[in-house]
Amino acid sequence: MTDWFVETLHPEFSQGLTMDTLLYRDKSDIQDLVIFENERFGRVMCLDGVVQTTEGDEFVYHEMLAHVPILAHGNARNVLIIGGGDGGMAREALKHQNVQVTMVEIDRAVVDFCAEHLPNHSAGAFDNPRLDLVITDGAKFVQETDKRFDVIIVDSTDPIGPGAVLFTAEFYAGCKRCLTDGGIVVTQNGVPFVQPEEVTNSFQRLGESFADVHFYRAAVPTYQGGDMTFGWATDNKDLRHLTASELEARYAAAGIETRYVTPAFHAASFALPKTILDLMR
Ligand code: AG3
Repeated sequence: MTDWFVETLHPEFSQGLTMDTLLYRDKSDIQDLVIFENERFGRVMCLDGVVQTTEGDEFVYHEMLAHVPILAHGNARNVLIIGGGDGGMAREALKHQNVQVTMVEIDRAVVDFCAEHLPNHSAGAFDNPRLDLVITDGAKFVQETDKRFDVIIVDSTDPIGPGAVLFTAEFYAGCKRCLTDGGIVVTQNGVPFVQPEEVTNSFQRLGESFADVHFYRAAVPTYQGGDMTFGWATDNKDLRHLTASELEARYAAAGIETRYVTPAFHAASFALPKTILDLMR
């Protein structure tokens, strides 16, 4: 008998993954964390019934949220990651040799657990001297830190439970507070075909702090329902209009290896279908 993990993110729509081998389960009052092996996607990590990341497709998500803002910025030195306990985002950001990364994760257990059970995600990032790992509440951190960042990457869960605060106008104002002039904030913004209100909410709430709010997109197979959107907020309107040839020069100069994003895809990812544009209101 094959056991199936059936996602419970949406009441009316779901995806299932076979749990070929169950590697770990921690079902406490606070959370239900499970990690299993699936033939197609490799190791799959789920939190409270929602797929968070898989070995098979994590690179799409992590590359899009790390390289697009860092290379669009052009001179990023200090990058802040909010969340990202699995270390995949730190791994990608640290590919930029001039960048120092501060990663603020609320739960040390998630970091330890992922370092052990999802080692390919962090791939050594937690030992990199350019990473400063801070265990605290990200919403509090952005209100209090003295540091300033050129790029802030919000690598969050969906806006349910503890992650919900990372989708508020107050949190975005905190990000603005610790961002350098012309800096960029990017966010995990859900799959708009099945989570349409997330685009509208983020558009309004980011708009309270930033002059230019937009989205870019990519399809991440295990975040089901079509293209995922990433939130984009900055005061510099030019940064999402860089040409593919300008980006080509930047990608080449950065000397990074990617599996998903290319300069042309980076530029094109800001072109949105009408369904998403209509939600930006
Ligand atoms: N953050 C989890 C995003 C989950 C989105 N799921 C969805 N909307 N179907 C990813 C953590 C990886 N570092």
